[in-house]
Amino acid sequence: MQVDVLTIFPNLLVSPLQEGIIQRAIVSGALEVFAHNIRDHALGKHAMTDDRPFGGGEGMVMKPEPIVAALRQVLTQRPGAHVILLTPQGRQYSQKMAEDLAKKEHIVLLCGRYEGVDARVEEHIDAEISIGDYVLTGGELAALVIIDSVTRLLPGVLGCSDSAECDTFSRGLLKYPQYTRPRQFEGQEVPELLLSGDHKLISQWRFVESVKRTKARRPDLLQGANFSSQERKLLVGHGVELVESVVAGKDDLH
Ligand code: 6GU
Repeated sequence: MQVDVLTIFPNLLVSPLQEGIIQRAIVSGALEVFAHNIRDHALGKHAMTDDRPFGGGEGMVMKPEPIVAALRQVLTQRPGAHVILLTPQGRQYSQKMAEDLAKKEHIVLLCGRYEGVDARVEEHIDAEISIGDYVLTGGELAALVIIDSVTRLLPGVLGCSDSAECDTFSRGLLKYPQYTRPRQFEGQEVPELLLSGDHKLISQWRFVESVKRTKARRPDLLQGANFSSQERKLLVGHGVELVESVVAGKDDLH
């Protein structure tokens, strides 16, 4: 996948892409990231990329000409690329959106500064995304969040091919508790069952723990959950109660 990032602070992207799984994905060729400095497309002696808002008010607004010029240049190399503006006014990012983006060949991430981008840029944009209900100084960290979440979904990037699939959120549940060595740490034991080697029992335990955790911490996520009758039996057997609208799975409808 090729990701072009348009920003006035390209250096912000450097070190997060040089570590861990993202770096490995770049080395393996699964991911390519190109940072483009919007200022390189700005005109005049001062190469201004922002200006005061018409109508008055606080802050500065990003000028349309350098952004559209930068976008046009990128799009000549990547015709048909999906262009995303990162802005707190955008649609809230989710794992589902990461999964959809991971299927695309090229994406372009345009980083807005928080005061805003001239509205006439909108016709060059396919989607506007926000990463949550808080305000960042600019879209660069949001672009990195998108790159990170999408990269781990690209084929061959994670060692274990199904570890992305059984992830937190992939089926709307939080992850079960995990343990590694030592077996005893400051008086706390690893649950016996995890040492049993019984993979069926272990995966059932993990499922039940996932549901318990989700119920306690993020009950909102259970609204969309869909459990099989076998899973429901397992939950009932472990004393996990769910409200009827949640318990009713697809196979109850006919
Ligand atoms: Cl994409 N940009 C800014 N500036 N703030 C944000 C955001 C994006 N998402 C959440 N807050």
